[in-house]
Amino acid sequence: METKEAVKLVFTLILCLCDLVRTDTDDDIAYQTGGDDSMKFGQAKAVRYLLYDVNPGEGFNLRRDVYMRVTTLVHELNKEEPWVLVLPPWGRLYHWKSPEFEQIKIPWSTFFDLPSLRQHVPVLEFEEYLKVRGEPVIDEVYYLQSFKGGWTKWEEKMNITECNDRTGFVQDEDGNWHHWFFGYEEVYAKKFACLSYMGHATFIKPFLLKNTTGRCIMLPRAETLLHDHFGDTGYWRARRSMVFAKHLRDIGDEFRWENLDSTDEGDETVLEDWTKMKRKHGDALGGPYVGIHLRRMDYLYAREGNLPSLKGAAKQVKKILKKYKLKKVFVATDAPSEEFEEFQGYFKKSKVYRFIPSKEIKEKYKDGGIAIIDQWIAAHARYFIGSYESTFSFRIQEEREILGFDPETTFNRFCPDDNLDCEGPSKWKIVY
Ligand SMILES: Nc1nc2c(ncn2[C@@H]2O[C@H](COP(=O)(O)OP(=O)(O)OP(=O)(O)O)[C@@H](O)[C@H]2O)c(=O)[nH]1
Ligand SMILES: [Mg+2]
Repeated sequence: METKEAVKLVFTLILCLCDLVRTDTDDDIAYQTGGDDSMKFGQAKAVRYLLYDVNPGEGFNLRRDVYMRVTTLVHELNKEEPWVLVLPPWGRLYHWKSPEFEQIKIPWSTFFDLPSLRQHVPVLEFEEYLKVRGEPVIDEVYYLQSFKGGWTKWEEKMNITECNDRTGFVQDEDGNWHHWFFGYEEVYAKKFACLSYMGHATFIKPFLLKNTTGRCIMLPRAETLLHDHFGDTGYWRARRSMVFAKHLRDIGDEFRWENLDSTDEGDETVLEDWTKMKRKHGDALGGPYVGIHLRRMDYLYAREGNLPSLKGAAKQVKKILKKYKLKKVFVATDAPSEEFEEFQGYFKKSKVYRFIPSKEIKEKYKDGGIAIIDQWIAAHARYFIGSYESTFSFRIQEEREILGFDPETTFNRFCPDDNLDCEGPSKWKIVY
């Protein structure tokens, strides 16, 4: 790409990201994010980019959690100099098995509302980064890993060391490093090292500021970074900024309206700009249905002994239907259709729904988009029941906290058939 064109692109992109203060030549841009006074820059500084990735085995919803941890870091970095978070494209997730189409290089805008993300920290899609950079290069890669031999005492420490395991990064004869890089084969890195790490996300901040100089730094295995403060206002700020893409919310809303007699006005769940939205517990009523997340598939062995049978789950739902005088059930589930039909068959007086996407919707928004639509509909129910220790259920619970539901209707889980008095999930209530 021509330098001039690249400069223009940087300019436009940064303009959407932040309140522009002043631009100098090239990509020396001074700017501020949000309204925090500590983020004003007197002097122009070149923008730096932080890219990350997560262990390939991790699911969609833990990945969303890792994003939040990384944004805490980026938020802190921006107090010193301008950093933009480059969003790792989605793809090749273990659960995304739909065979009809390939699920790689999916941009974040397929799932999330980018302007909302940007009200928390500056973010850029990976492809936008490649355009801005004009060259498919990542300057430095620090592959995060735990300290060899585990640990007996928790302390924050980090050290560049040998790599513990195979990393998937391979060096060519010119010294450049190659990797899967989300399916972008042309991308390469100039420098690679393994970094043994034990600490919170922001513990790496001084290292990035003082020990690295590259324009773009990548941190694979970013799940190694721990939450600085789980459940505090910063956590919820990041979480609130993760507004689902409007096209997915619209599909969910239409389904609610057509099948579940549920509208935002009637249910008192009207969504506002997240930076202004501040509901109290109990403000939201929710649609006249019980929403459940019935995790099956790999969970049947991964959480063996902690899940109910389909019949047992139906029994638990019926109790709630009766208590809340409701007649409809919405099921978010990864269950195959036979299992869903069996579950449905246990209900004689109530109607049981599942969102079944059209071919067009599925192709457009993929398994991740369908999962979000399911989460969105389940989140709007008058009463929710989740599956034991499922991050998919946790994300629904958080959505309900944002909407302002009474926690009694949110923090519930299915119990195994032989222990109907099982302990409920932790109540991670929203704080502003
Ligand atoms: N559409 C849809 N997909 C689901 C549902 N439950 C699980 N899935 C699929 O399975 C994946 C769940 O994986 P994760 O996001 O790791 O959540 P989890 O496996 O429940 O929880 P952890 O393993 O503890 O992280 C989702 O990304 C979906 O692809 C559901 O109710 N609806
Ligand atoms: Mg999982």
